[in-house]
Amino acid sequence: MIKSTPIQRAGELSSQEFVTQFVNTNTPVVLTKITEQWPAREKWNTDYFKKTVGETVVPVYSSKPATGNDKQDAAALHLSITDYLTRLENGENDLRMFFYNILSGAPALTKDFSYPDCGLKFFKKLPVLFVGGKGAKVQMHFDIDLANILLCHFGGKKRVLLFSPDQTQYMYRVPYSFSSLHKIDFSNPDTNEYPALKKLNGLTAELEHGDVLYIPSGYWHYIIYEEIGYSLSLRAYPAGLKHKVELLKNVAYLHNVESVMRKIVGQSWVERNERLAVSNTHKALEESV
Ligand SMILES: O=C(O)CCC(=O)C(=O)O
Repeated sequence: MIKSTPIQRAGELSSQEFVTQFVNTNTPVVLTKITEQWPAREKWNTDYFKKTVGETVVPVYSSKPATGNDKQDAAALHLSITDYLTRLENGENDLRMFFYNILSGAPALTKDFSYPDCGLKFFKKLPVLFVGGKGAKVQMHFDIDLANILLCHFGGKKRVLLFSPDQTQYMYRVPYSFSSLHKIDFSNPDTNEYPALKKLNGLTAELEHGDVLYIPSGYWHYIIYEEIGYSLSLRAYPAGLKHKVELLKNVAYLHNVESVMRKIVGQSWVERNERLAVSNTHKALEESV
């Protein structure tokens, strides 16, 4: 088992309290009050999405890792939102809507929320929606843009496991990617095969309808949907040169090298990086004792 403790929950907080207690200390928290007045809290369910934006065609993603020369972030299918949600209602448990920009793609939904005045400077061009069905899993990863995130959740419960960025050396990170080794099942990890996982200290949350999870910049996250759920992610970028340099490295260097090498070298590049994920992590483990 991986060690973990529950993330604290907070009700009414001033923006100053939120910034001092959570943003400045990079501490995740579940905020229970933010969405209280949002129309989304009342409206966001499958019927409402079908009625308001059902005809919009969206990319949906499978959890199967890309192999060979396939693009890592290619959509599995394009479906109308109505067809997609009907599949979820019929038990589809893999396909997810991922990082879908509702401002450009489904603007009718933007009147259902407002940016909270909580001390974060939101990037308002990127309100993104994530949707999954009962049993859907989001692979352990951190976000390439290193945003501070408010993950505003509606619908059925979902479980989240987080790890702080200072534990990256034990995460079996695949080089040139922002993910852990795909083979590791973080719901039931094999700590004999992957002993560095025993070094980790995680944080868990069970998000219910209306909860908002604050995920600080660079935190690793793994998610399981227990029922059909919809999460709106509002993103704020940390100020300062360090963030800009890291962001540039992730987007302009790591992501591009990965895309080009997959195209040129294919599966042996993928397998090389998977081997390195294990050997790099086990080296860090040896050095830690
Ligand atoms: O909730 C989800 O489905 C995924 C959220 C996520 O990965 C993110 O906000 O980066």
